[in-house]
Amino acid sequence: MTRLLIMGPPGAGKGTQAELVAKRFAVPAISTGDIFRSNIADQTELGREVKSYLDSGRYVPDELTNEVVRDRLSQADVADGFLLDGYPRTLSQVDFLDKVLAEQGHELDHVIVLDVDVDEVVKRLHQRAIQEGRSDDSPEVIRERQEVYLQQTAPLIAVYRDRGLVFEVDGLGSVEEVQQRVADAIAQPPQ
Ligand code: B4P
Repeated sequence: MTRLLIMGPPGAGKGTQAELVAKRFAVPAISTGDIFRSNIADQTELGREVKSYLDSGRYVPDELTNEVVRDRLSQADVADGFLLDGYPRTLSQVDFLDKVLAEQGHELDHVIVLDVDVDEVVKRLHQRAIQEGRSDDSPEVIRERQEVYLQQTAPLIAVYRDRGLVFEVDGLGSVEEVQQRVADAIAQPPQ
């Protein structure tokens, strides 16, 4: 069974690695960021509610995000495992995820933390801004997202470390090199 989280600062490469892990371990990758972006593109009610948060780099309120995740984790394809990318991002989301998994009789087995310094992530996000034009990749919003990450999400690593679930992976190097390190971490048993 594989129930994984992938964490790291904005632009660390979570989405990039999550897709590769999903293929390699045959589990669905669930990205809250992708779910929000596709709802914005489809102009759904959820999309209208979350757009201003994504555009400004702030977090979507926990109540909305948690319900999205609860709904996704109740679907049949995640019964044998999943990889959550970009969730949880706040302590209240950690508690909520614990509750949902406990209801299902499941536990997490690995939390992969991608370690990349601020200069590198800013460089990557500027590059992505040129290539993809995402609304949250402007210089001001990149700064805001890094700040929000440091204040609200970085402290979660200690919570999972205390549970013996954290595997820190050097996120520098080619996508393939990082992927091999992530796969090696997943192959190790939780401490
Ligand atoms: P996300 O979609 O999670 O955005 P991200 O942190 O920028 O993405 P990621 O780290 O996955 O970077 P990527 O692989 O693309 O969230 C966006 C927004 O949604 C948030 O700001 C928030 O508003 C909202 N949100 C999402 N989840 C939420 C939650 N739980 N609670 C509240 N709000 C939430 O990689 C970045 C770039 O680097 C890419 O261009 C890629 O090509 C490049 N790259 C990747 N690996 C590389 C490598 N090894 N070398 C060089 N470049 C690399």
